[in-house]
Amino acid sequence: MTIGTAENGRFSSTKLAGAVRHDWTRAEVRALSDLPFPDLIYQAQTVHRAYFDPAEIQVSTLLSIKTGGCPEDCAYCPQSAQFDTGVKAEKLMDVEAVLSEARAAKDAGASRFCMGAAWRSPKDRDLDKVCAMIEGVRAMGLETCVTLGMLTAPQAQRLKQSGLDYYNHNLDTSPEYYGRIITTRTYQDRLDTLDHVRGAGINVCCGGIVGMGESADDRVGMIATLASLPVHPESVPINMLVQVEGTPLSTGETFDAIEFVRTIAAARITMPRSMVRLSAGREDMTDEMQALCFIAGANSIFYGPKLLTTPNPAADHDKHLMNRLGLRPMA
Ligand code: SAM
Ligand code: DTB
Ligand code: SF4
Repeated sequence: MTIGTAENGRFSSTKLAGAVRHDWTRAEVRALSDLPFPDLIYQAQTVHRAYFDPAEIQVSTLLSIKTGGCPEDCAYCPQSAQFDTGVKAEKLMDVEAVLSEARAAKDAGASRFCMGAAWRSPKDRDLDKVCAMIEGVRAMGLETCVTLGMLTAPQAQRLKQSGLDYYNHNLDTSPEYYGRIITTRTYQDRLDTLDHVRGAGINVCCGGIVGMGESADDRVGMIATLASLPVHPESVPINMLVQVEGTPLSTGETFDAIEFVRTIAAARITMPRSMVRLSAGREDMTDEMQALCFIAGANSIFYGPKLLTTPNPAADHDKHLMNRLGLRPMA
């Protein structure tokens, strides 16, 4: 059988688990996502175990280095200047202040430090400071990731020269639903930035958000788009929408936990070598839901009490959860 199809709803363990494919059709991803839950989880676990130690979780810590006042209109985002969310615009942090946060993250056990800026795209003079942050964080022995908005090819090359390991830039949703969420830049703009990042030899961190009122087909469209990239993103963050008051998406229904887990499993099966990050939204998830996400193949989290502007579970809560589940940080 072809790996990843829904043949009899079963996965044949006699065949190679999760061969890396880049030609996933939406019909195939839909068939996977719709499998009876035990069959879906069995496939996801089988693929996960072929590539990873299922007891290891990659731990990243996130810091907002430039908060609020963003000109873009991403309907989910508390940092857009177009919505009244109470997030006040700040300027780019000083390098030393960022490095002291990075040191604390390392001491707490993070292996990657991710720095986010509420920009449409960085100005070349901002990049000088960001490059100094990257160099300093790397010198501590942490992996580095930044998310700064759209990049030109020369900007991506500059970041690479400073030693950047990962660039985060999400597709966020399906190409069809995208226009309902963001009007100030296109899906193609995002794909172009991803090309520039990949072209510069930087690892790609790219995923999206679930629970924005999209259809099951939109979730399938997002996963199929990611899984059809010529090289899969090394890191795939799956965010559950954090509903922030003042944003246009603040009043939607709470998203179904099982559908969320199905999305994680589809990402795991279609992108077997990638880290799948259980990203924003953990603060609103039960421990049991998170456990299901790990069983479905999520193997990365953000650790520390804050994401960019919204809360994340407290470190001691996460430590306790990892202990209860017998999970340990990836070296
Ligand atoms: N401004 C840059 C950009 O948009 O690429 C970088 C920062 S932006 C906040 C990074 C990502 O965070 C977004 O692409 C989105 O996927 C995620 N995000 C933002 N607000 C969120 C929310 N309320 N819930 C879940 N994810 C969110
Ligand atoms: C990603 O996919 N999720 C992170 C990170 N990449 C930069 C951001 C989540 C932000 C959640 C809303 C906030 O805290 O402002
Ligand atoms: Fe700006 Fe990024 Fe938020 Fe969009 S997601 S409004 S680009 S900070």
